Amino acid sequence: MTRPVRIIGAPTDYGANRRGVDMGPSAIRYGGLADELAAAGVSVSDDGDVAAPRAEVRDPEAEAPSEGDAKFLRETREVVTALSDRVTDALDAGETPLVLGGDHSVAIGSVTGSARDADIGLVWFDAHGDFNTPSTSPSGNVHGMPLAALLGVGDFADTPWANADGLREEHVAIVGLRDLDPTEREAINDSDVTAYTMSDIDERGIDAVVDDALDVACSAPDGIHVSLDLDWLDPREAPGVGTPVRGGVTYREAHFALERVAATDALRSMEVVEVNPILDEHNETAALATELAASGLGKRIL
Ligand code: 6HN
Ligand code: MN
Ligand code: MN
Ligand code: MN
Repeated sequence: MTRPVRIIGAPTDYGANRRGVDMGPSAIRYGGLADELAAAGVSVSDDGDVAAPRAEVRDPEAEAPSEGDAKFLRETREVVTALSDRVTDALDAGETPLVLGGDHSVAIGSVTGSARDADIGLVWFDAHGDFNTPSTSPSGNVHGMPLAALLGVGDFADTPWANADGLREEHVAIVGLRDLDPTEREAINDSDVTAYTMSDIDERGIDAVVDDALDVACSAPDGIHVSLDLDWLDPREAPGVGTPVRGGVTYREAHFALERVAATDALRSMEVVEVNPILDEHNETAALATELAASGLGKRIL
């Protein structure tokens, strides 16, 4: 990995019901991001954070969604629109954008920005499918919807700011599923997205599953985006997340997966999301996010 990395913070919690994930970018920087990336041998610049007004000063219902409920949809649109431009700017400058969340709704900005004028693949490391829409979501939290939004599923078909131009279901792989709402399960099964559960990892091993997922994403011609939700890991390894689910991947499996990402040489853009410093223990989840980002960007021990 020789391209310089540009860090972009997206300090939002609009998409999540647990306050605190908006402090993620600062905790991740504090957790040693610059040193870890230096160890990966990449040059790094920090583009600061996109503006995200505090949720308390906004009205969650301000923009009535087309159907059903989605909280803070207007705020989400503002942030992801600004973020997508920052991501595109970094790519235009020949750099690799590394987005720090924030809740997972920020992926709408990262991926639309990365998939502008490019056909990209996507690997979504997550306990969850994030495949709800405003009319199917049980919570109304947009962090449970970004993948459906990016693919224009259901109510999102007519939401241009959330649809990623250069992203096709055939080039999307989800890895590590263990908590789906019934409507998400149906929507994923009806889609052309490739989805691997924790049972697939139990049965086949992390290496076979991750390599298959990377094959799916790398079949797109212009590189891949990696979206890493820290709740992909087991909560024993990553306690500082808002929606923990038992039975996730281990510390070593996570590093292995990100090392395989680096080995493809196809990484175009990346994000680490859902770190919640209020729920964390001694910033360990934030530090883990920095380590995994470094592995994805080519850090090697020998
Ligand atoms: N995440 N499926 C649940 C919901 O509220 O829609 C949980 C979403 C978790 C979101 O992984 O970022
Ligand atoms: Mn997620
Ligand atoms: Mn998740
Ligand atoms: Mn689309």
